[in-house]
Amino acid sequence: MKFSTIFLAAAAQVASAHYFFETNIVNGATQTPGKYVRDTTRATKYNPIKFSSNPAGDIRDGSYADGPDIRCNQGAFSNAGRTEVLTVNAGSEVTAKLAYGAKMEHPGPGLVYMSRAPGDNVKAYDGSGDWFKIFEEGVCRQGADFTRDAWCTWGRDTITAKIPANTPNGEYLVRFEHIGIHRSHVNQPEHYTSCLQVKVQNGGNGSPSPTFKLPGGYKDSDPYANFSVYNGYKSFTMPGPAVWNGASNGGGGGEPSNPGNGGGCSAMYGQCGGNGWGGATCCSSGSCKVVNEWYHQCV
Ligand SMILES: [Cu+2]
Repeated sequence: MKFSTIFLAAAAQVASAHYFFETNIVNGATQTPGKYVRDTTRATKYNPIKFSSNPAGDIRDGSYADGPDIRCNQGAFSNAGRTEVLTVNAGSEVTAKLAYGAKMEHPGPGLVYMSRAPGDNVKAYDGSGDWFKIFEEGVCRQGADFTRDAWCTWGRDTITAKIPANTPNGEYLVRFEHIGIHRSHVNQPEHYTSCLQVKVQNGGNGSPSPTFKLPGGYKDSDPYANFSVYNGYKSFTMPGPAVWNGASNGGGGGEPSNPGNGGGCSAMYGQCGGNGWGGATCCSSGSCKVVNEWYHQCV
């Protein structure tokens, strides 16, 4: 029977790989789901968001990467009022975590964006304003399997980003995203996203840029949506704008951030991990090697 074949294929895919960011971690403690991370109203919460140009049978729960659900996932705004606002110091880290003990086992980038709420009232903000990127991670292990563990996020259940020290005080959405690109070769990237509600304090006077809007900032014609992870390593162009360099004037004088693979990662011979390390865990060139428990270095 045709219908049951489709159903079984979908179930098998779920078992192998889908996931969603359900919660966040504060001082090492996993929070109650939905406390600070907006819950969604999706029929199947772990399903990805795809472009409306994809075959209708591949669209999940009526969510589109070129529609408003790409901001914080389906129905998330309807839960904004009952979601608490986490107070965070600029310069500190925020972490989102997957539900069900799932792991990010699709190849593809991890991305974190922020958008300031009008009137600094994030509980009333739908995410329709400007978004800037604070973190991205792509390939961490270039010599590994490019369809799997070459990607920084492979096998992990969290994405962590530092709120830039120069971020102005105020209320923001922090949008965590993993994009599975295992089907980008047929123009079907899978977007997994959720938003954390934060109030930034002890911040600076930066002017976050460049920015983009959602929907609109991701297009099915973008390089990431037409990329093949098969037949070996190749350079990957990150979706979205460059990571904000933390400057107050939109970039002049700062280190230009790399718009492609490696932006936000540590430079050659820089630190890329170790206990107590709060910086990037990926390398813009070379690869991250464990020197000792406290020091991992890009070599
Ligand atoms: Cu999937």
